[in-house]
Amino acid sequence: MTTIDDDQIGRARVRDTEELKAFYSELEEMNTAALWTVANEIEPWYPQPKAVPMHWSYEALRPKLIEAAKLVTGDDAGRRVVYMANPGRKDVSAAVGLLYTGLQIMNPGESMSAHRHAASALRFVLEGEGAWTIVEGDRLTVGPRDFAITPRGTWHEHGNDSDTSPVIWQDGLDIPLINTLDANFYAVHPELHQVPGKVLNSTVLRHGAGTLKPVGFDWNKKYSPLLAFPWEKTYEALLNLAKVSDGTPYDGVIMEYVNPMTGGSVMPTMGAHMQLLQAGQGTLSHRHTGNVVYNVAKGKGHSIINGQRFDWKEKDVFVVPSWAWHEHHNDDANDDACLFSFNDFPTMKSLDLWVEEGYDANGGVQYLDF
Ligand code: GTQ
Repeated sequence: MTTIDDDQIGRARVRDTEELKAFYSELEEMNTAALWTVANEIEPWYPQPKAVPMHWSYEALRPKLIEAAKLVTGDDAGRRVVYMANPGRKDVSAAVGLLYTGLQIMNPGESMSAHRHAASALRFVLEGEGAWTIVEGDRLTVGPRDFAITPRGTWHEHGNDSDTSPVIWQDGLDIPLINTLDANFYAVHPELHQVPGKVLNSTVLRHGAGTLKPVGFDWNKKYSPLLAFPWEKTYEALLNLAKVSDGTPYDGVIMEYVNPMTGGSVMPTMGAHMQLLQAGQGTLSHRHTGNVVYNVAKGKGHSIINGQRFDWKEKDVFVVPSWAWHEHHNDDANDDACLFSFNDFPTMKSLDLWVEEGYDANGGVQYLDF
C-alpha cells in the first residue's frame, strides 16, 4: 500500500508563486487550467463521497406528507413526493451518491397520470391497502412491504383504490445518475392513462414461481420481466434461509431481489435486498464502493455509519454512502428486524468498480486492494 501523503513524488506538490498565479490566470482566460492545481482533489486516494450518512424519521415526516396531500393536487404535482435531500448532494437532488429517494402519498381514490423516463424507478410500500401501479399495461396491486419495479422506458402510472386511507410508499430512482450521464428523457403518455390488460399482476403470475421458469418465453430486455415481489414470499424465504444459514457477518440473513431469467439484479443500474437481523443480532462492520438507501421494513435497532450512531424503527429511511464503514444492530431481544434496501451495486459492478473490505471476528481488517 502507498502512503497517504500528498507531499511526495507522484502527487501534485507545486507551491503557488506570483509568476505561477499569473500563469494560471492566463490559462483560465483560454478556458484551460493546470492539472497539478486540481490533481490531488480529482484523484483522491480513496472515494470521497459528497453525501453524508443520514437518517430520516418516518414519524416526523408523515405529518408533512399528510399536509402535502392537502396543499397540492396529484395532477398539478405530477407525483406528490417529499424527497430526501442529502445536505451534501442538494445539487443533484440525491439521497446518497447518485441515488434519489422520496416518500409519495396518494389520497383515497386518487391516481397519477402515465409517463415514462430513461431513469429507472422502484417502490417499497409503507402503508395503505389500495395501492396499484400499471407498468407497461400490467396492473400490479401492492400492499405494505411489497417491492415493485418500473424499469427504464416503461410507461407507468400509480393510484390508490381505497375509500378511506392514503397510500404512502417510498420511491427509489437513479435520476441523479442518469442526469449526471446526460442521458435522461421524459414523456407524458399521449392518452394520459394506459389501458391495463384484463389479468392483474400478470408478471407475477408468469415469472413469480421462483425456481420454475416458463418455457417458450423469450426475454431480451436488460431488466427483470417480474415487476412485483410480495412481502409474504420474501419474508418466508428469509425465515427459511435463516434455518440453514447465519448469512453474512456484515448483513445477517440477506437476499437479493433478482431477475428470474438471469439471477442478476432486477435492473441494470439498481439492485435491491431484504435482510433479516435475528433478535438481538449485531453485525460486523464493513465498507465497499456503492451507495445504499434503506427502509426499515420491520422492527427497531441502530446502525453505526462511519462512527456515527443512527437509531431506527419501522418505516424510517437511512443511507450509507460509498466507502463508509457500517454495521447494523437489532435492538429487540425477542423479535427479528428486517431492512429493505436498494443500491447502485449493479452500476459499480458492471463498471468494474466494486471494492470491499471488512472486519473479521477477531477485529482484523480483511483488506482487498482495488
Ligand atoms: O413515479 O416515476 O419520486 O418520475 C420522482 C420521479 C417518482 C415516478 C418520484 C418520478 C417518480
